[in-house]
Amino acid sequence: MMFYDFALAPSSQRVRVYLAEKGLELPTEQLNVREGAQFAEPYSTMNPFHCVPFLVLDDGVVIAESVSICRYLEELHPDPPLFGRTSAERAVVDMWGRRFELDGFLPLLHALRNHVPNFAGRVVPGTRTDLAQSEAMVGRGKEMAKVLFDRSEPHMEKNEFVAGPEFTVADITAVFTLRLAYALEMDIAASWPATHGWFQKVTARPAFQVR
Ligand SMILES: N[C@@H](CCC(=O)N[C@@H](CS)C(=O)NCC(=O)O)C(=O)O
Repeated sequence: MMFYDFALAPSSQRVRVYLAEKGLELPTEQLNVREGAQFAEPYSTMNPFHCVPFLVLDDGVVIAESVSICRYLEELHPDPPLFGRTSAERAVVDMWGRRFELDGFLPLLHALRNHVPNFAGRVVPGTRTDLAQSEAMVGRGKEMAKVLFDRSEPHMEKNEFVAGPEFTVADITAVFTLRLAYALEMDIAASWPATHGWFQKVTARPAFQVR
């Protein structure tokens, strides 16, 4: 098994936080996606979506997508459970993970990639295109995330973690969503204090000190 990683890539960091929470280590190779290593062979053929992270199993099966990698590892190493124990818990963890991923992480990711000059010419992850950066996507992405944060704040006031009383993979997804929001200078502390408090608490965990 080989884990293809880039230390500075948030999507890879999501998996590394999961590994740290589980106490797992994987053989790892660094691909510098800032320098285009994902477009060179053999990596381009391994993952034609040209992104990290991805995991190559001993039989050659390739698993990309940060949460899919974690889900695979969870089946091999169920303890401590980070995807829930019962059917209902697993569904609730999945629900909150999808809410943060789809309604927060993705709009904010596109806001960031349409905003930061370094992403000019590569607004869609894993591509080199001539799509121009769009300032409209920056504002719309933040507006969409605001809808999510307005909806989730009352839940965060009542719950210790995103999916309830225990830390789960949904917290990892939500932390990386919030990191995008802070990077885009959304005033989380003022507008969503319970969410801000949860973020401070969760990111103090040792697993989040991984870089
Ligand atoms: N949805 C994917 C996103 C992967 C992704 O966007 N990876 C970025 C780094 S954070 C990447 O490799 N980008 C390379 C590029 O844009 O060329 C996941 O969660 O794994």
